[in-house]
Amino acid sequence: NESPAKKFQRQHIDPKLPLSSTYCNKKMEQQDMTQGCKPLNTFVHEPLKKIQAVCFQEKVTCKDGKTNCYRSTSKMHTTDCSLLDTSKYPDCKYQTVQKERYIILACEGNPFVPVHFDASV
Ligand code: DGP
Ligand code: DGP
Ligand code: DGP
Repeated sequence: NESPAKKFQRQHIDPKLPLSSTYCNKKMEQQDMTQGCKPLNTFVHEPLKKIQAVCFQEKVTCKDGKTNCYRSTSKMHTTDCSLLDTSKYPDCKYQTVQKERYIILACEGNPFVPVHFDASV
């Protein structure tokens, strides 16, 4: 069974920068997020270690009020994948938008690692 840490890696980490506007259509499928057409998902294009290090950066409150969220101290390369209104299930179609943003992650466990993507700012 997939651990929360591995699930986070599958859903949110891709060290390579996208080269095309159809990135999200392909990547959301490859990473197994199109069973229900996940409506919004962010990929972070940075090395695993750099993303894991965010758990030891600036502590912030999560959107759900929990206190285990952390904001990166540097901007990171990200891609927002948002489901298009015109997408017809099960054929999930996404808009691909690259951004450089600070990321906010929820971290848990020992080792203390990312388990949830909360937001980017
Ligand atoms: P908006 O882009 O304004 O619809 O805001 C969407 C919210 O969802 C925003 O607070 C950021 C958050 N968000 C972005 N990417 C992800 C993700 O991959 N997972 C989750 N759970 N929330 C995300
Ligand atoms: P999920 O991806 O929903 O299966 O959750 C994975 C882990 O992330 C689980 O331990 C619960 C945690 N998690 C999920 N959503 C949130 C959230 O909005 N805030 C916080 N702090 N943790 C969350
Ligand atoms: P994350 O994006 O890291 O919060 O993990 C996604 C988890 O939340 C996973 O268990 C699936 C579920 N999920 C699917 N779609 C959405 C969504 O649009 N928003 C949120 N917050 N969670 C979603």
